[in-house]
Amino acid sequence: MTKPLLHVLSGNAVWPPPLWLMRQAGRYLPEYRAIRAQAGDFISLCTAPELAAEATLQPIRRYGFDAAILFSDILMVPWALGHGLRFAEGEGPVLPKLRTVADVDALNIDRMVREMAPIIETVRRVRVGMAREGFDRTTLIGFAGSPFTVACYMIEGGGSKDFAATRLMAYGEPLLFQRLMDVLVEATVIYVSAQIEAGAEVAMLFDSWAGVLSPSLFRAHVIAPTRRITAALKARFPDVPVIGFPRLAGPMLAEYATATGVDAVGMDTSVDPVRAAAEVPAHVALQGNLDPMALLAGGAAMADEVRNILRAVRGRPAIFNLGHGIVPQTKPEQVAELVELIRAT
Ligand code: 1CP
Repeated sequence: MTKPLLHVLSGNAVWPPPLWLMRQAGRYLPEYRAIRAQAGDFISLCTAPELAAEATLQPIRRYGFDAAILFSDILMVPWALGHGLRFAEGEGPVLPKLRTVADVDALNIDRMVREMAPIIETVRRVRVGMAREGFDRTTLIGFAGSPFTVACYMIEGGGSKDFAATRLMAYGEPLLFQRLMDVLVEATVIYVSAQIEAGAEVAMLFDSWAGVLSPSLFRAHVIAPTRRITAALKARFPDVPVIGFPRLAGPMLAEYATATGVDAVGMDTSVDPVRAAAEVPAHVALQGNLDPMALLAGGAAMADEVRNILRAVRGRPAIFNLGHGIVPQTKPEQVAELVELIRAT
């Protein structure tokens, strides 16, 4: 049996579409909150293979999703490169602000390879756990942040509304910015390759802040590095599909889908799936894009949105997902309701 998600990613339409949810492991699940408390802080959880593997498997046990996604974070790459990272309780990530060539040259890929070892061990344990628990139809997704989005957090020192310092550096100090992007492209290829060698069956690249860029910078710092990473991964692992998620790319989505070589594109909440189905080449699968707030609202409002998405993607390779991560206020029963709705289609 070909797993449904892999069947879609090799260009086939499957009905109902395979289903998983961004941030399907996380604080909305009481069993996640329990192991999060056991680990102490978030980075300790990401670097404890036994607990991180457990967090990865928890939502599969509950909902039988078609994909498990490695429990880790996009910011573990700057952390492993030695840039520094902490999660301030209730505030989100805090990193040093990268500003100089010396800051870029201090990033250490050998160090990353050492530090990422527990995350790679998590991948191995997830595959063992999936076999042990009989999750035969579930596909394991490995992931990384895309270089641009990771650079955003490194330059701003955390989250931001508009990533102004990052955009200013891209325009004002293009050589410095490109030097950082080159390190992140190399690091991403090494990191994702290690995940694939350990058992990840699909690679996903999260470019959560792609939408803050002008079209020319989007081509230079979203499309070009994604194409480099995808080409490098395909040269080594021709059968491993790549999903790209250029969040808020707007009118650049179709160009991204065409030019990067990805096998699927994630549609964020703002994308009209009818338009994406018309504009994205038919061999590229569409993934998405229920608003996490529609899931939280539930009932008829959610059902209407689900119906619209399903109608738009019917007949082409598609994966049902949210348009962004599930919010912690979501009740586990609401996720069960969504799963029922899709599976009953
Ligand atoms: O308190 C906690 O328990 C930590 C909350 C949490 C979780 C559960 C964070 C902090 N990261 C994660 C896991 C995570 N992050 C996964 C794993 C598996 C899954 O999806 O189930 C993945 C794929 C990510 C990816 C991630 N991290 C992205 C890209 C996707 C997106 O949401 O846009 C981004 C931007 C991050 C950064 C991040 N990690 C965590 C926080 C609070 C943030 C900052 C978000 C922001 O800037 O507002």
